[in-house]
Amino acid sequence: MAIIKFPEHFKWGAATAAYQIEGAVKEGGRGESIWDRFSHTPGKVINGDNGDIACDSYHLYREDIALMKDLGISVYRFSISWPRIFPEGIGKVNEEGVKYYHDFVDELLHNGIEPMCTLYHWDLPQALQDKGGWANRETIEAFGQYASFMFQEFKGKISKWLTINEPWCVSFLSNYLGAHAPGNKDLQLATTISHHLLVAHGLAVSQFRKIGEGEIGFAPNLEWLEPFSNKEEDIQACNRGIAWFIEWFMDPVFHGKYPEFLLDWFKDKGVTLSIDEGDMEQISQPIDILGINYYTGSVGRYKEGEGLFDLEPIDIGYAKTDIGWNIYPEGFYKALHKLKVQYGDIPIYITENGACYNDEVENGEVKDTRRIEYLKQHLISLKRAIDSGVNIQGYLTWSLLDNFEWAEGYDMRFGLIHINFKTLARTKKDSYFWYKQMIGNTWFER
Ligand code: GCO
Repeated sequence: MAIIKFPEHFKWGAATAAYQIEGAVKEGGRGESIWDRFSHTPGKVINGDNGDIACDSYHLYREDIALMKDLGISVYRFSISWPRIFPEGIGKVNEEGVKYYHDFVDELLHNGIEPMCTLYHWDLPQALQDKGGWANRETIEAFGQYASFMFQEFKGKISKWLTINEPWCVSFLSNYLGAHAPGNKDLQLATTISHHLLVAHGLAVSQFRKIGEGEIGFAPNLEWLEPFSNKEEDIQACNRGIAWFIEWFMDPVFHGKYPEFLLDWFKDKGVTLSIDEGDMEQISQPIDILGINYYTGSVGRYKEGEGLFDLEPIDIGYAKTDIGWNIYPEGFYKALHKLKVQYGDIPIYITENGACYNDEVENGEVKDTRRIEYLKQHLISLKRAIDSGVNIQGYLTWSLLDNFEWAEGYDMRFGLIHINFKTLARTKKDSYFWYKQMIGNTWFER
C-alpha cells in the first residue's frame, strides 16, 4: 500500500461542454450551430442522437451546481455556446444568452466554485460555416469579436479562459478524418483550418491583454505513441504521430514556428500552409496557462503507406474502455514530461482526463469500479509528473455528467454522474463518491 498525495493548493475540478450538456437548442434566442446541423444529418451520429435536449443543463444548471458543490470541486470547466451569444456568429448580440451565462456564472461563484471558461468547444455558428467556416479568415475575425465581447462582459467574474478546445479535433478529426462536424475529408483544408484556429487563438489572446483580466490559454488534446522497437524508423514514425498532436499546435504558440519535419511531410503529400504576414507573431504571444486533454495512447510501428504518417498502431493487448480506447496511463506521464522539456514551466491544468464506461443504475447505484481504477492509474501518472517538476496546477476530470458524446451519441458515458436521458434524473456513481473523498483528503491509497 502506498499513499499518493497531492499538494494542498492543487485544484480539483470537472469539465463539460455546452453542446454536450445544455440542450434547449431552440430556446433563449440561440442560433443554429454546426453540431445541430451535423447531428440532424442522417448517418452522422450513432442512433441518430442529437443535442436537442442532452442533459438539459440549460434548465437544470442549479441542480448541477449543487452536485458540484457536494462533490467538493473548486473549479468547473464549461464552454460558452457561441450561437447563444451571437446567433449569426457576428453582429447582433443575443442579450438572453448573455444573461443566461451571467446567471450561471453567478451561481457558480455563489457556491464557491471558480469558473474556467472555454470559448470554443466546437459549436460554430452555422451562419459562419455557410461562409466557409474556419477555412475562411473572416471566421477568425468573428471569433476575435466574440472573444472580446466575452472578456469585457465577464471581467471580474471569470478569470480563467481557454480559447480553442482541441484544435487537432477541430481541424484534422473534423475536416480530414471527417468524423466530426462539418465532416470534410480534405487534408489541405484541415491543415489550413489548423493554422486559422491558431491565428484565432492568438487574436483572442491579444484582445485579452487589452481588455481582459485573469489568465488565458488553450486546450490541445494529445495521444501518446510508444515505438514498437528501438529501430530508428519506428521511433521516427511515432515522433511524427505525436508531433501531429503536440508540436504542430504547440511549437507555433511557444516557439513561433511550425515543426519543419512535419511541414516537409505535409508538403510531400501536396499540402502547403499559407501564412499571412504577422500570423506567427499573433499566434506566439505568451499565454498564462496550458490546458491538456489526455485519454489514451498506443504502441506504433513504421509501415510504409499506413495512415498519414507511415505509422501502424499495434495492439499489444491493452485493456480498453467501453469506447475502445487503450488505457495507457504511462503515456500521460511521458507526455507531461515531454511538455516540460520542450515548452518549459508554463502552468498546466489537466482540462480533461477520464474514461468511458457505460455502467447503468441498479438499485439506485452505479458500480463503475473500472472508472475509479482508470482515475487512480492516471492520477498516479499525474503525481509522477508533479514529482518530476512538471508545473501542474490542477486536474479536471471529464466529465461531471454523462452527456452527448459527439458522433457516438448518448451510448458512450464519461460522467461521474449518471444521466437517465429519458427522465433526466441524475444519479451519483461510485466514482463520484471516490473522487469526492479523494478531493477532501488530497490523497488516496494504492
Ligand atoms: C473534447 C472532448 C470531449 C469529449 C471527450 C470524450 O473535445 O474536449 O472531445 O468533448 O466528450 O474527450 O471523448
